Amino acid sequence: MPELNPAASSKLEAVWRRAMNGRGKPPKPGWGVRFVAGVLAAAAPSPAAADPAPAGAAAASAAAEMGERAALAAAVTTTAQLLEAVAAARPGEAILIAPGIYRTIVRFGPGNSGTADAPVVLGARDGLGTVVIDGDGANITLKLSGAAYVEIRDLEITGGGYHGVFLDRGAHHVTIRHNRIYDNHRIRPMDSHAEIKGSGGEGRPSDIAIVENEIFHRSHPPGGNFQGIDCNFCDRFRIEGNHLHDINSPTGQPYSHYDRGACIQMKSGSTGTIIARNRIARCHIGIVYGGEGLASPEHRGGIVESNLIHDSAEIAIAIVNVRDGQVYHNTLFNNGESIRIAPDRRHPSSLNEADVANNILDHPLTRPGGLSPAPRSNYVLAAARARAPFVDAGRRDFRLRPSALAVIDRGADLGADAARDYEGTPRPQGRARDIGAFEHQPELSR
Ligand SMILES: [Ca+2]
Repeated sequence: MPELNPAASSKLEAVWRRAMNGRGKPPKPGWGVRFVAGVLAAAAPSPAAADPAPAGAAAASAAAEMGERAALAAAVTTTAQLLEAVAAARPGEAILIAPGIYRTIVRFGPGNSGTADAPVVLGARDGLGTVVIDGDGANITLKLSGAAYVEIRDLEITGGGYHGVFLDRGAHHVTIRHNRIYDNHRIRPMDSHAEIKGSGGEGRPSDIAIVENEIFHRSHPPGGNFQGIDCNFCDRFRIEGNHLHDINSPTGQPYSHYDRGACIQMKSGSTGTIIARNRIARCHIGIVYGGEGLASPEHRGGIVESNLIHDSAEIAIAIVNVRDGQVYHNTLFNNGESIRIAPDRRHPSSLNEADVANNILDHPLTRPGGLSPAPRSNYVLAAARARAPFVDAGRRDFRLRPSALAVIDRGADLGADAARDYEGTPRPQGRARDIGAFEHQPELSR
């Protein structure tokens, strides 16, 4: 599996840690660092009512370390300071946002980008749940147009009209990490919406990491063109460790069938997407690999692996006009359909070439005859005993019971592909790979 520029990622971590430890650049003249306790307490929003996001323990401990040293970090406490800081951002800067609700749009472009050695980081000083960026009905809340080497972290991003985060004009090496992104669909009529949208018509976004975010709807927009993450003409996106949920209930079909409430859709000639270790719950469609977009094939290369996809109303995974694809080690439970192999009717010559292996499926594949090579080493849950292999299917805990002998050590050897399970455990444990997203560790169950 290709790695997404780990060197750049470690540089991002270094910039952030340096800022959080108070050894960053001093604030610019005029910037306030007046972290008044009473104001902070009043401004901190309550946690979203939805399912818990990934743990923010690291951010919380970082905040605890701040103390008086906060004055040495570039920090903002007002919307005006935030806009000034973003506009003036230079490579190597970390912009720390004090708790509060900021009603504004945020824009990054070539003029306020980072570099491979010195990225720009924008994030909540006190961690996830303390800072809201509210687009207040503007088309896009956070726009990264031609931006590069920028990391956005620990923010609540909401209130936009069409999109929460938008990447275009060749944006590259952008990381969207550990944010909560929801309800950026205020425009009516709502004919296009994605919480995170990539658009490559004027320069393909590439090498974008979307990791450890919670992406969801608290309310559903009307219509039938809305998604969690949607991309046209995008290269090498890594979508990993996110919790996407409750993007569902379409009321129409203005464009493609697959636009309707997809949690992730990567289409229109996109290439090399990695979709791994996400939990995708209660969407209309979990993942659309390919789609009915603007090109053929709609997706080339990439991998969909080790995801948990459950309670999708229509389909867990749709494979639509894909070449050289891989769908490995996903666990699917209580979806309307498991994996649908869908013809792209606009392109009669289109094919679906994807290796579908080592998945736990809740139903047999739909139209498997349209797929090459033939699917292999998948396990279809029997309806009457669908919960049997799992620790607690009722609580959607899909780790394997020691008694799940139909799937433990029954997976095909996939070489170096999908080398870690949902929790990061190396595959295989025991004699061979396990089917599904979790690798059972025999020594832990004794
Ligand atoms: Ca095993």
